[in-house]
Amino acid sequence: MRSLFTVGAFALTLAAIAPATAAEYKIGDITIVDPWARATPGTPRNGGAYLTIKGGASDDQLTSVESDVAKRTELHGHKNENGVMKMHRVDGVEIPASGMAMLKPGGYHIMLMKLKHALKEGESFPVTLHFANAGKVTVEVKILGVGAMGAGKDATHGGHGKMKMKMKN
Ligand SMILES: [Cu+2]
Repeated sequence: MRSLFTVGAFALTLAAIAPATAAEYKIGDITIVDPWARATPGTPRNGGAYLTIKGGASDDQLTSVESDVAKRTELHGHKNENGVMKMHRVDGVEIPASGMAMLKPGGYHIMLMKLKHALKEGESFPVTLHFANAGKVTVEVKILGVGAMGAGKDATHGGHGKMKMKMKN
């Protein structure tokens, strides 16, 4: 009995360590892992969504994104201009063969411009990703906590441009 109990306790420990948000989507030989967004407090203007893309046998490119939660959904990147990180629209994100592209706070991200409603922690929404070669796939974006930072001083981007952010609360 004792050994059974030990095994059970170990399994519970593993379950507690595993990320609660693990999700995978496939299109062709491309894999999309753990799409997530940050909850937007108060009256939201913009939001950001993030995910990891694992490349397939050949190079591909994420060329556009669509969602119903925002008036416009764009691909953005960040650039350091004299020590200030600024975001800007990009035409695509390269997905290297057998490599990885990470869309994350402070880097490439899916920009949700003019949100139609607040993003509430615990809910989710679909985003469609278009790849140059692999085609398109719709993924479910999980809404996580607001994170350590409050609403933004950057009025044009509504608190979404903060550089440091933890994936989990
Ligand atoms: Cu942006």
